[in-house]
Amino acid sequence: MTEYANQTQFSAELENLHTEIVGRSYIPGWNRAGNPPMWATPRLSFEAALWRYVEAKQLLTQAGELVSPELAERRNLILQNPVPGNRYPTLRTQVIAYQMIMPGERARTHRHAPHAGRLILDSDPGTYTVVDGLKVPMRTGDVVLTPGWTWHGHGHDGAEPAYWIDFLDIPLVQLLDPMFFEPYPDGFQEPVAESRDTPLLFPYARVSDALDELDPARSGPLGRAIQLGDEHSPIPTTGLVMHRLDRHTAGQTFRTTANYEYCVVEGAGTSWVNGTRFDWNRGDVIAVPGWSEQSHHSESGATLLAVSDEPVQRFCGYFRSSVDIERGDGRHLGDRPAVLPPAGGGALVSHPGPDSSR
Ligand code: GTQ
Repeated sequence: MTEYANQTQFSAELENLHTEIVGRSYIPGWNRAGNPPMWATPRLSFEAALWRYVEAKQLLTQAGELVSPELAERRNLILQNPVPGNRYPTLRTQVIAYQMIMPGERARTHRHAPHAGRLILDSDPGTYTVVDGLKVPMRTGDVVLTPGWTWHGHGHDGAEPAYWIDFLDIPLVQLLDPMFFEPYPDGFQEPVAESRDTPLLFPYARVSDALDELDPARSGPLGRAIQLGDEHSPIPTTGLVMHRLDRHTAGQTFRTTANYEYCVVEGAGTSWVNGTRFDWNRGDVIAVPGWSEQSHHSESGATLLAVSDEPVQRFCGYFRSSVDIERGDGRHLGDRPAVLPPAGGGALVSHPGPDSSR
């Protein structure tokens, strides 16, 4: 037999073998051209994007007349990443939404496996969340946590519509599959206690005072930074860091593997993400996918809440940061932010935990 005939015979045999392999739910690992399982550096599968609070507020105000939380679970606008083909998330592991509640309304109680929290944008006295029976009054700039599988509903006894930004790890739970959701049997869980001294709440006054006390010389690429809560966060998937860009901050360019949504608590500024410019104002949300080149600037000063999946990436040992790699100028830019401990001794009033009987 000639060499050519041999090869032809082998390739015919190999093709038959491939057919048999594929038919038995295998992929021949040596034949995956065009579909490699790994790549050299992170691919950008979501886009950097900006959502404007003034626009969302106007749309929610219009919806206020037409959509009641009695009918819908929540009156919210989900920030859907504009990348073609995306059906839901803001970034890979997180979803962000603007939510509005009208005076006199109640958004019914439910619980779900995903962890959640909210940043209050505008609320006059009278807005509150009830978490496992604890009524937590919410004020502008506050960050309120609703850990996975805690009952939570929202209410408003004030005079003006209230607005906030929700952040949830729903896309991560969808990826891993342990999704549970349950409506409260009686619609709205009546509070049995009321407190603002709870690990579920980071009052803005407390966060802002802590930022003021930090040494500006130890600023990171987004100015002074304080992490909301310690390593025992009741929403352990979600990184929450409040950043204060002092006036005339021109932040260094950096990148990390984490996915970040920056929520503008105060002030205005500009971010550059992979060469695209985003000018932002109070209440806006800037989504920055992992491994994007980013820098943040403010002439007038600003405060940003960074919501991220950094804790998940650190836990898994995947987290990388150019700030750590490139430090060496003596400014310790790679230092972790200072920690603002949870209030109320860190203990949750009641946390029934997931029902493992199902
Ligand atoms: O307020 O409980 O944007 O359960 C999405 C799911 C808000 C909430 C959202 C939720 C909530």
